[in-house]
Amino acid sequence: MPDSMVAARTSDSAGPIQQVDVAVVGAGFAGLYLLHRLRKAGFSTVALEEADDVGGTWYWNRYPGARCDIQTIDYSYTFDPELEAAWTWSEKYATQPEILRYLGFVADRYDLRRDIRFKTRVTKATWDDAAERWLITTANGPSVSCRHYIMATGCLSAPKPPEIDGVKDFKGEIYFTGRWPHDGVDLAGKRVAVIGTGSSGIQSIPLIAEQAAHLTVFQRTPNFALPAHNGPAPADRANLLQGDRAGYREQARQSMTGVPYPQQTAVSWQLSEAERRARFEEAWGKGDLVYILTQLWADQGVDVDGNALICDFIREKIGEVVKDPDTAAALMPHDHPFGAKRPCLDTNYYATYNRPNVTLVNLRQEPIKAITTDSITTDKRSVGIDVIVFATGFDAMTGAITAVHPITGRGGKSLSDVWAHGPESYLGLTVAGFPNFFMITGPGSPSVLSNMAVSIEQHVDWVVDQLAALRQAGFNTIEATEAAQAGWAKHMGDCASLTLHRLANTWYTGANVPGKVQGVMPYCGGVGPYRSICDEVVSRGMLGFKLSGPNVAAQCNDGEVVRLQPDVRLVLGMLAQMNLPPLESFGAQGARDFLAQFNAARPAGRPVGAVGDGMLQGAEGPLPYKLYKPATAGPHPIVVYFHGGGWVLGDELSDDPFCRDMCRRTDMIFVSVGYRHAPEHRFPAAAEDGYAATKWIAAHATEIGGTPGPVLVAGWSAGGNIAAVTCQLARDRGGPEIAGQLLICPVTDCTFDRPSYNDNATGYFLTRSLMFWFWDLYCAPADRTDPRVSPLRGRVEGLPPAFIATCEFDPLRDEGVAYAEALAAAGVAVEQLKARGHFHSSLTMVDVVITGVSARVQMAHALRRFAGLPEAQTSPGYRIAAAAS
Ligand code: NA7
Repeated sequence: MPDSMVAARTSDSAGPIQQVDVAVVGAGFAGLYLLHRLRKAGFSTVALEEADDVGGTWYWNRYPGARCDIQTIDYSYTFDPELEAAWTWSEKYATQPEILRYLGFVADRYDLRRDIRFKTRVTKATWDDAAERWLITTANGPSVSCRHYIMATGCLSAPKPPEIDGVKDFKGEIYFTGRWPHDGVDLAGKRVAVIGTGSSGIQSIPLIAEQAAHLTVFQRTPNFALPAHNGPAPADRANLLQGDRAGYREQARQSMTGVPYPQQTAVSWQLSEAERRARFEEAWGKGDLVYILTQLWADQGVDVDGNALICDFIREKIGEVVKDPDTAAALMPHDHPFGAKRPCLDTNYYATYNRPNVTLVNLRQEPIKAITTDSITTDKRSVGIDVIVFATGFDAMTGAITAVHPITGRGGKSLSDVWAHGPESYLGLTVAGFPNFFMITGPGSPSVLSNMAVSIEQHVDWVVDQLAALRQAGFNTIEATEAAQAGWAKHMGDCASLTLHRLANTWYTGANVPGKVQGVMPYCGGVGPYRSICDEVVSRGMLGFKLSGPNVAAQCNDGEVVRLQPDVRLVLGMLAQMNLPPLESFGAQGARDFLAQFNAARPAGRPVGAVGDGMLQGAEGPLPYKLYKPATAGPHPIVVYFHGGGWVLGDELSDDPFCRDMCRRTDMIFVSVGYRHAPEHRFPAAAEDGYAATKWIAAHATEIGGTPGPVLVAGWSAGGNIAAVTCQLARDRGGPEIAGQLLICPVTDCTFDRPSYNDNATGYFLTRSLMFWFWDLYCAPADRTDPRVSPLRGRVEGLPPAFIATCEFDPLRDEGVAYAEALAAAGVAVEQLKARGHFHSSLTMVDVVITGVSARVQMAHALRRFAGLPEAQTSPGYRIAAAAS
């Protein structure tokens, strides 16, 4: 280290202090790129690295068979086209030695080693409020004083202790895959035990089996693994990259996983069994985790039933390879959805169990009781062992930060204490109370759910760009606000509820470490959306950050960056990109045609028992209806349903996926009514049709397969208006008897001055001006206070019990809430659901707005309760909704 860098001493410090602008911990993928970028941006910098060379994860994990499991052409730096041209990977999935060589090559090419202090363990990092700097203490060499402190310690760098009694008594050799000796290990002729069947175990087991006299694998949880089919980089991917390198890389940056695959749109129930099998076989043949995790069907990662289809296929494959049926059965995962836990890529993993020198011990049936001097004992046997290989994983994500060294922020608060209830962060990048502190791919960022190379570059670029901008503006400190951090936690939870990760015991959730607080740690909203959020933080004036500097006014633009549900954000983003003219500018017929086109592009509704058509008697003539029957034996209670569309648009089929979904969830018949529309039929045509249709359906209940007696009514938007009005008319006109009403984002009143009409006037698809247009087409101003269109102005006593759902970002929100409050005040039993982060269409956009599921579960419960049916709910999709809610 140049003497000039040891610039100062402080009075309370025992030795010299190295002064830099930015200190980095770690010289792996992230640390190296940080050094490069920081240096180019003109910051003085140092990286502190415990190892004696660069490489990070790839320095430590040298176990036999260690390879990356993202295709190497994707798992590379992309910041410099010349670097890309200068390096060619030899295989589809590079081995650990090759990746390590690559990182060494990068370090040399950009002359990074001169700013790295190797063999330097950081022992402590403390924020000095007065100096507005971090003081970093190291086990050897001078301490470091820096303005900014960046942890580039990876996600899987703190190995987890084995937590098995007697390890200390064992007299043979012990190795951890995450700390494999550099000179290799000679296993020839030895009796080897491998404990753990995650990626490290699954990659190493086939090679260990080739060397050992005997290998015993101790498996607690079987994992899904698929063949890597390693070899040269597949021509199709390589050609794509060569054909348009910049485009390929950009697509990766905008993708969900950091690998340029498109979003899959076909849902599993749209495909035949043969089509699903063909897709699976193709994916199996590719040997590509990201492909099989994302490209089979759209519901594979969000719905247990869509996911179970893949689990069945993979178990079938395991059964085909492994000859001994008991061993095959023990290797088949049944306790978690595919992808909920990190699946593995293997080379001959399952076939290894056909070798005579390999034994699988199923710890679920015979847990390890103890490790003795020379054996491992389970409930059923004692196995003589010379070598134990622990492939037992890591204290993932948080361990890679808190277990590295104590970090003390503002007011003497330690990061471990702040994270005692789970990692809190803003954007996964920084933590409130820890000024000028950043994490690269920390908990709360896409990190391990993404191609790390892409995520690392995005994080590093964002951090260095912001540090440069702060310096330019004269700010010394940057710190996340509590409000921004709390908002991020909410958004993280919303994203996680979309996935199946919480249904698995996995290191993604901390479940692998006894006593660790559990919760999904990586950001599940996708790489592209995450990037756009980080960019939005900047474009909105460093939203959620406090900035201060000696000669500039402090700045704090506080707030939550994402308040929408993640899938709603995507839908609205797509609509905004389409830059459509206002719907009302199409005219009534044009708007109807547009809606039909729009609906044709959505996922098909799920199968129900039967779907039928018919005609019923409306107020002034016959009306069409669509009937959705459950698959179970009838008769079933009937729900009369009124579609949305502002009394102008839609028909009995336009809410088809919603009717199917609710039919399945409630196990009740849904009859969707094709009531008359404005402007051809103005007020009170729709209202009177709604009432007449309900009357007709109640009178013909048995005929259409329903339970005779009271019916229920439900509707969305203008349909919710018709349902509410129908209940008032039925009360006043002597029936039919209505057992309950479900009103989803209903129109209830003709005034436009409630706050939600202004707060959500534009930007959420249903606009204030579209509502004006609907009202104008349907109802003359003089009629608008009539309770048949403004039920809030009617008498609300004596109405059937109600479930009223409103959405936060809907112009109609407040009038729905007002109706619920009016009903409650009048003694009507009312349940309210205020759907946070949702827009007007959220709850009916089935299989598009997945976060609407828990609302539909609650709505279905309410309908069943109104109908006097038991709570028990067995319909498909329910389990995940329940898990997600
Ligand atoms: P993982 O994926 O966490 O796997 C660890 C394995 O060790 C897993 O099968 C564990 O079973 C098992 N394990 C952990 N503790 C024990 C004890 N006490 N007894 C028996 N078995 C145990 O770590 P890896 O190193 O394989 O992979 C980490 C990531 O690196 C990987 O996902 C890739 O992203 C790269 P469990 O499932 O907890 O029952």
